[in-house]
Amino acid sequence: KTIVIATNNAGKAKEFAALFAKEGYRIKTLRDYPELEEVEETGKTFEENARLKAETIAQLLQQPVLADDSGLVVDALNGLPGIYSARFAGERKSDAANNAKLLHELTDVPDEQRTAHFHCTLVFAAPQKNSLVVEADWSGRIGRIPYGENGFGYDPLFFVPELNKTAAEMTSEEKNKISHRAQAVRKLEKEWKAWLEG
Ligand code: ITT
Ligand code: NA
Repeated sequence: KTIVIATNNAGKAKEFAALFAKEGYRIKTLRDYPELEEVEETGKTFEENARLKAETIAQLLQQPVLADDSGLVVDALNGLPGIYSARFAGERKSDAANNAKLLHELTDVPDEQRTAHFHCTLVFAAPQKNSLVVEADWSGRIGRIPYGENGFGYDPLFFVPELNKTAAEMTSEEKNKISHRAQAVRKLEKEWKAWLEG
């Protein structure tokens, strides 16, 4: 059993592989389809971008495809980086560059105003079907120094008070129990059988 996920992000791919392995599925990603051109994320919302990725690739492959559009929503920055999370410091910049820009933008913001959440929208698309959409959030605070080596993206700056550590200090098992992506996958699993068969 295989699920195709329209992502080029290795950090996401690793998490999906673990999350779906529990359900007995292997995953394929866009790395397995080097002939496909990159889908431009021209949407204005997470859902629009997730739809663009899932529906474009499902049409091209003529099979069901899942896509994830996600990002970090920082209250003191009026929701930025949001849908621009992957390209906050510029196109094709590193996670380190994005994290440095985030810290810089928040330099003068006091601790109690550094609230944020990760958001994840998942779209499951299939030829001749209306897409299935689920979403979830994960609340935390933006730190002042990166901590931890695990995860990807903004994880070293995303402090989770309940566990008293950053997402990058969590094991993948810990993060995959509570993250925005894990919560969204759980919602998807409740709905996808009926959707695929309907
Ligand atoms: P694909 O579109 O190919 O899936 P992408 O990285 O471009 O990969 P997005 O457009 O959805 O994906 O941007 C998501 C960005 O949000 C990602 O690059 C990270 O910077 C951030 N992000 C999302 N989930 C995260 C997580 O669990 N931990 C840390 N950062 C995360
Ligand atoms: Na992207």
